[in-house]
Amino acid sequence: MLAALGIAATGCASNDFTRLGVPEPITDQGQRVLSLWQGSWVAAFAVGALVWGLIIWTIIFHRKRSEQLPPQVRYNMPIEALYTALPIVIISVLFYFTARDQSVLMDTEEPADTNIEVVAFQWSWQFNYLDQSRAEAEEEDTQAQTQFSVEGTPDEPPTLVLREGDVVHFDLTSPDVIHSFWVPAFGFKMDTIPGQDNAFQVRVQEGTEGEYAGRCAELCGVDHARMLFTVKVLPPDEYDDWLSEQEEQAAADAEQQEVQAEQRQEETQGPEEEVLGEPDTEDQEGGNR
Ligand SMILES: [Cu+2]
Repeated sequence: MLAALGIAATGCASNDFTRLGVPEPITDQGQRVLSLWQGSWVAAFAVGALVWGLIIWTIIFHRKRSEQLPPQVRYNMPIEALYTALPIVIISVLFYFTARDQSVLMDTEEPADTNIEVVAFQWSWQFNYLDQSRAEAEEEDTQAQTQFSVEGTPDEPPTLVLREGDVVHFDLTSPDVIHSFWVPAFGFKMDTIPGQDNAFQVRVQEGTEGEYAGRCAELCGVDHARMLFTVKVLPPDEYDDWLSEQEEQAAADAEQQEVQAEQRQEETQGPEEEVLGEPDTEDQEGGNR
């Protein structure tokens, strides 16, 4: 039975039953999380089967046979040692695999195809597509520039668009309280903490075109439940179309802002040549909210 379970849980077929409640992963990292989850369940079932077996064996073969009291002992060294050693072995094995997978999941060394800054705020999301990750920018002593942004509201949740096969680097940030960026299909979530740079990477698998749910997983206030977003995975050609559309839009917006700023300057620069403070504070901090 165990062998059958092992094969079912780790074998090639992936269905709702063998995934034990985990959504079908769409990233390499999510696949790893799923394997860890399944492995832990196989181990748990194995321990469970052994314990149930021993209980049933005791119930059946060690029933009360006479009125005579069985030998009374204060302790049984081998059994006590086993009680101590076995849990340590179980925990060590679980710890080893968890630590191994965690170090892979938290690795952000691989060069990313896309860099996205996730800004979680009360109560929606802004996705800033950056020209480089914050870590790369820091190394080069510059600031990561936002190429374009997708911003949502509680009434109109935003869509995070990704390309099949891409390595995507996420920089997480929040201007107000702690939120948590969760895409169940990544098998992963990470908090967005004001003042702390959190980052992680995924590789989106091939053949995952489609739409997936995303949400905030940290109670962050009254409209927490409305912090939803959609993850849309596009094949490369469709993604590239979308990308150039966004870039054109961003360029047009920037141009318009420049024209407006010029107009404002002309209006305010009357005959007295007033010296004004920063006319536009919106774009400080590289487009962060
Ligand atoms: Cu939130």
